[in-house]
Amino acid sequence: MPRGVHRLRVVVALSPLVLTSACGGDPGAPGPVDEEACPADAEPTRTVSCVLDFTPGDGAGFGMDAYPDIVYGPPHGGASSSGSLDVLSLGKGGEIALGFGGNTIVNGPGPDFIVFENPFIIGGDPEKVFKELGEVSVSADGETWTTFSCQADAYPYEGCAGWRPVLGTPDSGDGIYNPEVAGGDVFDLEALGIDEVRFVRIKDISNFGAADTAGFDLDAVAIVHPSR
Ligand SMILES: [Ca+2]
Ligand SMILES: [Ca+2]
Repeated sequence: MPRGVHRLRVVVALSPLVLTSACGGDPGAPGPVDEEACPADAEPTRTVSCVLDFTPGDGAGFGMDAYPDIVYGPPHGGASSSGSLDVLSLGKGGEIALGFGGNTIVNGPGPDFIVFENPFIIGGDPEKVFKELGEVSVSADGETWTTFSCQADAYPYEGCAGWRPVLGTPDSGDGIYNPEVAGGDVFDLEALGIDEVRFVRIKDISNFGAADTAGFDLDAVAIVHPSR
C-alpha cells in the first residue's frame, strides 16, 4: 500500500529502532527462525505464534524491526478505507510459512482460516481496492504444500489473499475468528479436499512497490476452525 503522510510519520518514529538493529546486523535479513520453531507439542494458538520460514523478496524490510512478533496475534484493522501499519512487508515474490503452535486448522463448515493483509477501498467503491495479492498454500507437515487457486486477473480476486479490507482489531476479542465481522481473506480447506493442516504459507504475487514496503504486507492469520 502507499504510505503517504502516515508512512512518513512512522519512519520518523521508528528510526531509533532501525539504527539499533543495524548495529547488530542487516535489518533486512530474516530473523532467527528454524525448523524447530513450530513443534507439535507447543501451546496451541488461534493466531500465528511461530514462523517456519521467511524468505524476503526485493524491497522487503518494513516490519523487520518487530519481526517475528509483528505477524503474531490479532490483526490491526478497523477501517475499509485505510490499511494497518502493523505489518511485515514480504518484498517482491517473498514468502513466509506460519504455524499456530501445536494447533491445526480443520475443515469445518465454510471458511477455516482468515489471512489479514492491509488492502483498502478507494473512493467507497469495493471493486476499487488497493491491493497487493498473495498466493496461499497449506501443509500438514511443512514439506508438502497445496496451493489455493488465486484469480489474480480481475475483481473479485477469489482464492487470493490481500484484497478484502481488515475490520478486526486487538479489541475485537473472538470477533477476529468470525468471517462475518473480521474482514480479511477467507480460505476453506474444502476447496482443496483437505481435512487438516498445520501450516499456512503466503507468497507475494504482486511484485509491486518500492523498498521497504514492497509486496504483500502481512498483518495476521486467524484460525476459524481449530482442532484445539
Ligand atoms: Ca471448511
Ligand atoms: Ca506492500
